[in-house]
Amino acid sequence: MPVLTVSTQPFPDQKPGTAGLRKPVSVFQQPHYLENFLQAIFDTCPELQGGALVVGGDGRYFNREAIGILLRLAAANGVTKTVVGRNGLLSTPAASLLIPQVKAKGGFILTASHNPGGINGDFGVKFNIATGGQASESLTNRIYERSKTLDRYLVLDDTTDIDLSRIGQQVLGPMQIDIVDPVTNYADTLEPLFDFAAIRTLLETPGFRMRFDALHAATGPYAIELFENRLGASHDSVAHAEPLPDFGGGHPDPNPHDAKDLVNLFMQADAPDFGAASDGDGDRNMILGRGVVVSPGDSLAVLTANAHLIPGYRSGLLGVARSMPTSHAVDRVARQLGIPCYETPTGWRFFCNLLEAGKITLCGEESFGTSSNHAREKDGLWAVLFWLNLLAARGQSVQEILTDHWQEFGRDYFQREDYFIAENATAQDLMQNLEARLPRLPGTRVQGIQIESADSFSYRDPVDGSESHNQGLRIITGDGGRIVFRLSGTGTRGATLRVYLERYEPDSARHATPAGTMLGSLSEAAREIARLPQVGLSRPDSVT
Ligand code: VG1
Ligand code: CO
Repeated sequence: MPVLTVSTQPFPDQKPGTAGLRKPVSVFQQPHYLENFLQAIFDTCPELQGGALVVGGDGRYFNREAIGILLRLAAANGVTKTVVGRNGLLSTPAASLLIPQVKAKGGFILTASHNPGGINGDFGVKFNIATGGQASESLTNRIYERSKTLDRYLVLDDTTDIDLSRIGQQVLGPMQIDIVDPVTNYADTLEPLFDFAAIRTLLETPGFRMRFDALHAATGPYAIELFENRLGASHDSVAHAEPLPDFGGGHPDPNPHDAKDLVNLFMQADAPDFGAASDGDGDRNMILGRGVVVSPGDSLAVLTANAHLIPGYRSGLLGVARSMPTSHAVDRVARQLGIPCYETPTGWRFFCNLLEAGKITLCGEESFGTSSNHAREKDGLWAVLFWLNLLAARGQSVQEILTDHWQEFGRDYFQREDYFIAENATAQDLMQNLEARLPRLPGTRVQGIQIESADSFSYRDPVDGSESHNQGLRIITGDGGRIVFRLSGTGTRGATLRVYLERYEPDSARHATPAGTMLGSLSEAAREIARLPQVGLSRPDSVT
């Protein structure tokens, strides 16, 4: 086999963040940059030799070129078969499901998820293991260590053009390449989990309208197949369905800040009955009803409380998990159901061990991500189907389901405020100074709010005992509230400080009050505690 060994020099900045390595496209386009990172993975995971790989991405700019490079490296590193989504497309959950289904040793998902796309946007590489789950923190660290000493990579000396648009088998040197339809297998896997007949009846009810916004990212073709082709939704139900390399210039993040148009539509009196949006790579979801956006923590809690109504979950739940900054709403439901509830650091990889060990059935994050043990990734369309099934089974609107839920469990008001900080060093200093002050905070009052305790969140994985530290600073207040501070690990320029605000309200007479009103003084307190105005941060850049 004609393999070239190319000499290279290590890049010092290939440390993956919350979900894979993300950098501006221009960084990935530097000679050897992508090759180095991929080779660090092949060197760290010798099990990939002699096995199959799954490859696909969210369709963003540089996706096709990156797949070309990846295929030649995979062949040179002894991969015998690669399964690729047609046109290089696979949503994150679809790729994750495909990996164990085709018995692959791993998969590469080429995505920077919600980060902007296009030539001036970001690109990213995520490596998932044979279970379909994200690489663990320890594997990620080993890959990073390898990237720092790498001095060569292997590439097949064969420039055969692979036609990514043609379904079927092709070859590249000794490696077989299977181009597969990215949608069918995914839709087939989801369908048996839900009552499609009941959802179809709902969607065909005269006057019922749904709108799914794919934000010109990966989920468009999946949503059309599921909602329009298989479930009979009308042909205008999926908006912005065509995946574009720059996502149409938008920011493919399904939250009230970035999907403002959709939210505005649902605040109108004649809004559709049900709405949803997904992110760049299709693993997140925002659920809307007429006049209401479902907070992600509430969504996880509602799914948990109602899982017995859904065919795939009728036999009960093993347990649930949420990331630490996610609201405590699901904890209350788990307590009532008598099932365990785990609290993990931010990032889906921390759920993977719990899912694999059979400790949890559902899990979710405050960043509009939910999923179950059917996959090892979050799954946006899964959540949308779950909600549709729920609407059908309960015969209620989104608002009615939420109101009933709050009536029973109380309402966990939640909001995330993001502050953009141009200089990384400023952000690091801010967090360090705040951490140093934490021990002095308990017992003090800020903006009239009593502080009970404060700490830095650490996690011990209950499956493999591994420990993760510095996973966010927590402040617990006397009125059933909480403030969490952490720095984003997915951005590529400057830094983003995320401030998570939460407050529990048991009294249903107050459940109609907007979150912003209920959390206003906590937001002020957060700014004062972290001394944000001193570094010019007097207002958040986005509130979701
Ligand atoms: C963000 C979210 C986190 C999510 C991660 C990856 O991370 O907060 O909950 O798991 O994105 O999701 P951070 O470090 O920026 O807060 V995705 O859909 O970008 O793969
Ligand atoms: Co995503």
